[in-house]
Amino acid sequence: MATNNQRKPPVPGVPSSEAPSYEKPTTPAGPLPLKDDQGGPDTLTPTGVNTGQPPESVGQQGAFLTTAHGARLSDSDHSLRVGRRGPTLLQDHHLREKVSHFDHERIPERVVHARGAGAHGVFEANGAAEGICRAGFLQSGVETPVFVRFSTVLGSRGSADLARDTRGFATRFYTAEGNYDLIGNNIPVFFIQDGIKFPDVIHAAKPHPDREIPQAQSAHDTFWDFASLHTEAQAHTMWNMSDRGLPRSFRTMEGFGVHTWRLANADGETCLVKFHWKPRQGVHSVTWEEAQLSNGSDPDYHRRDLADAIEGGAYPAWDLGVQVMPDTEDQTLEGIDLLDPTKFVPEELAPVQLIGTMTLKANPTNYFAETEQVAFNVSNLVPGIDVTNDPLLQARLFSYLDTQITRLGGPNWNQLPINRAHAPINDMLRDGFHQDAVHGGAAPYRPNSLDGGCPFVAGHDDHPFIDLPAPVQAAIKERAHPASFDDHFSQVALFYRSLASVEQDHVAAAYSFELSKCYDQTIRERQLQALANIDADLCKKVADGLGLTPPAPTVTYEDVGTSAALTQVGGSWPVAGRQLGIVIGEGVTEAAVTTLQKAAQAAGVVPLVIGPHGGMIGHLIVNRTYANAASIEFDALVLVGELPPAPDAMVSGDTKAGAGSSPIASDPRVVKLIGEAWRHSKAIGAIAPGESASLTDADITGDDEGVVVGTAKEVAPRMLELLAEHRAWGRFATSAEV
Ligand code: HDE
Repeated sequence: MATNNQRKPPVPGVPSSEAPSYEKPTTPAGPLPLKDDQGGPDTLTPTGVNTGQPPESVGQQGAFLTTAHGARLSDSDHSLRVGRRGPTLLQDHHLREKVSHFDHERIPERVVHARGAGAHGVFEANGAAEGICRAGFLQSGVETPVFVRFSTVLGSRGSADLARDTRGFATRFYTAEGNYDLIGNNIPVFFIQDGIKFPDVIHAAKPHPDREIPQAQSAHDTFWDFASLHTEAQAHTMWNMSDRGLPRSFRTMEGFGVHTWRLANADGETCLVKFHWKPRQGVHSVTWEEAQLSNGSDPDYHRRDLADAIEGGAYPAWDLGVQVMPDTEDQTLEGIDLLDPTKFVPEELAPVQLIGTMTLKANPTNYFAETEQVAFNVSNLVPGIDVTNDPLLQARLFSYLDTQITRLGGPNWNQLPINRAHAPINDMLRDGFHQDAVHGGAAPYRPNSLDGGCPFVAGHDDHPFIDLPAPVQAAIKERAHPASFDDHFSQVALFYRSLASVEQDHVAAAYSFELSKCYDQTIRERQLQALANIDADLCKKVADGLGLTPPAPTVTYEDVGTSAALTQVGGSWPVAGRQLGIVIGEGVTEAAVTTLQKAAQAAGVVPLVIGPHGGMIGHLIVNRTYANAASIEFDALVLVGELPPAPDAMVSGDTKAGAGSSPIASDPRVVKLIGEAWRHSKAIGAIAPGESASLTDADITGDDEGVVVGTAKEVAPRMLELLAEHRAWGRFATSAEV
């Protein structure tokens, strides 16, 4: 019995590849095939041989329930007991196996970046890097499988996606020369200049140790205590307080390698580079209010968005680019110390040259096996790519390998399917917990003659990894940093002054919010001093918000200007994968809705119908109801006809909770939805013969910016244009205009 097949037209997110039957299945059958959007790691042996088997071959097999050793079971619901009312027997091996395995299902979450989402894809090099890097995967036309994991930093595995935070952007390239991991962030600078301070910054940012609150937030005393005492963190915190701390989607984030890396070409010539991922979807963020709403109504906002976009065929793509700098002895560019990870190189000084494109095309088959067990490692380097002496990077070279030993339960984490290299492995590493390989041979040592001398070290023509020779100045062994690391403010000012005024307002509001959540006035005052050293106007706005007097700056430095690449405002971007909410009432004109749905689908936009109740209205499937729709889900809204209160509306109470004038003719929850879309400067359309009653109820007119009223045929193309601009930017009132 299926009265409402929610699978047609398809909306991404259905849980399995076939719709379930109403009756409990009784005929034995094997596992269902994977959904079309799913993929898994290639089926390789632990030592890198591709078995050519489909991803299903490593999942559960057979139609019958079995024990872990393969014996078929006839009952898994009753433990073995002495009589129906008696005690359970210790001999119940199935009970013990089932419960004991369950007891050990969890592994330690990542100490940072615990919450994440992953996807499979492919990277195709365009050849532009051939002259500077000999890595095989960067040669023209080479296609390399990739797995990407995006993450927040501070929250636990179950925390909400839209925390104000840095996002991890870790990419594994399964190259023919071994795995190359580019483990970056969506922010190009970091909190600390030396890896020895990483435990300090993370302890300060994580929840307070006594009550373990607040979760996944920087708005608390210990974080601002650290940031204000340790002013090299000001650069990163400024980016966090900007809209970059609240991405609209993983798909609309830039990625940065942060450190400077050294590349070598086939002739051994070297250069220094900074890596950039440029999203083809544009760089977009949500507002602080949207973030807060989303954390309540859809804490999986980013995770869902990524998976749905891939399932819907809106494959996210990024161009990989490099800023190329000469490998000079002083390793600086225009006064910027390239070994200082709290500094970035403005694109005006070194343009980003695109060297290839990554497209994410498949969702993981199993979150735990892939997204949780993937173990990135900064020391996964391939021939042609080497590290620099950045002291933050140097510490990372130790940490990533080390952390996997605890997290993944032993030294053989490289053999987990998602971590297996796509290159033959002969590492002579032996034994250890969870050894998946079955090594032959008698001589796991070098040199040997018993195994015919195997394995051999590679000669120059065999493409070995070479630690690039780099001069090291004669120096004193000491715990100290160079004087060039002392400037903590000039680039922070550059970033702030490069933002549009609406973005600057968001920064000021974010600092005011975060500092107002601190209990200690001293900490607020200390951070205000840091802001005074960055920008007097910003400092005053935040001081006003806190009811404090802005201090005078204590440092002076040269004005470093602005960089146009840093603002997100302006431009027009692809809309595929965005969501359009179509709000309908009981007597809706179906043709208008169909026109909107078709126009949206043709552009790759997901149309979601929001109705007064679930199920069907006429021939239309209702995807959301007035009761469960959240404004955060929709990038734009279209109101079709009259939207009177549904029977479950609590008109008197909800109207007061919502926006707009009173009394209203429309359902108050719809008015609230429109009001939120308005405040978040999203495009709003209305299909109405004249004035739209719902717009009027929300105090909006058809002449307002980003609002379109007309027939479905008129409204649909305009909505797509407005969606491409991401926001009706002019609707945000800015303090610059006041
Ligand atoms: Fe990480 N970092 N990190 N980090 N990091 C980890 O490794 C660490 C740093 C980044 O999706 C951990 O496997 C130290 C900078 C990402 O699985 C751990 C230092 C950047 C991810 C670790 C840094 C990053 C991690 C935790 C200072 C941006 C998530 C679990 C020296 C360039 C990867 C794990 C994923 C994860 C240590 C600094 C990015 C503990 C000691 C700078 C995206 O090893």
